[in-house]
Amino acid sequence: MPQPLTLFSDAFSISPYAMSCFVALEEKGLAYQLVKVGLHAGEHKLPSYKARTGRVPALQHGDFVLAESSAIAEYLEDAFPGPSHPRLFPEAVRERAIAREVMAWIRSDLMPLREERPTTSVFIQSVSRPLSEHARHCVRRLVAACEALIKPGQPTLFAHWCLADTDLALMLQRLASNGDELPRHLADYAAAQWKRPSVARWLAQPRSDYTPY
Ligand SMILES: N[C@@H](CCC(=O)N[C@@H](CS)C(=O)NCC(=O)O)C(=O)O
Repeated sequence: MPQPLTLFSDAFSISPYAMSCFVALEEKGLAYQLVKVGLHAGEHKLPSYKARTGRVPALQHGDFVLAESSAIAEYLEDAFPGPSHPRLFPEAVRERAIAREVMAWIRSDLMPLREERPTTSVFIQSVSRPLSEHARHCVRRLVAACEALIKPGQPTLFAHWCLADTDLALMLQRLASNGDELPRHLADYAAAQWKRPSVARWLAQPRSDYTPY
């Protein structure tokens, strides 16, 4: 009897970290329950919320609870490995290392861009404020890194999709969705990622009752 899986996500589906875990579970083709946690209502601070970090996303597998999106992705890959389950990370060691590099980088850097083009501007309401010089500097670094990895016509970072594609596409969508300038082939890459069924299911999550917090 498989142990039940539950993903604790944010109530309005705007968390980039929850999105990454949602897509990971969808791509693995695993049955799971999605529980929305109302951060605006402080539900993550209740004793009933079991994540040690008190943050979303968190994954529960049986009685095992794990937070931190990258730890969750690695756990899913280890617990439900390829080739019997679709892979989240490339098989080749160096490609896997680059996928982790991309995922770690966009979680820890580019703050001015992330602040001026928040995920609400991608999922809920676009913004038109021009980017600051600090954010434009981030864009130049992001574009340079992407151009080193993604050539025109390339739909994924490597020969096969990996979870870093989803995370990187969201970073690029912070620009594309708000009408900010982006090289054509990077906009195309992000648009192609947005059409993946796993990502489309995330985009289709209800957000109409969004309350800023
Ligand atoms: N490094 C964490 C970041 C998680 C995170 O920042 N979660 C936010 C929502 S996007 C959260 O739970 N905020 C509520 C809080 O910290 O009180 C990850 O990758 O999962």
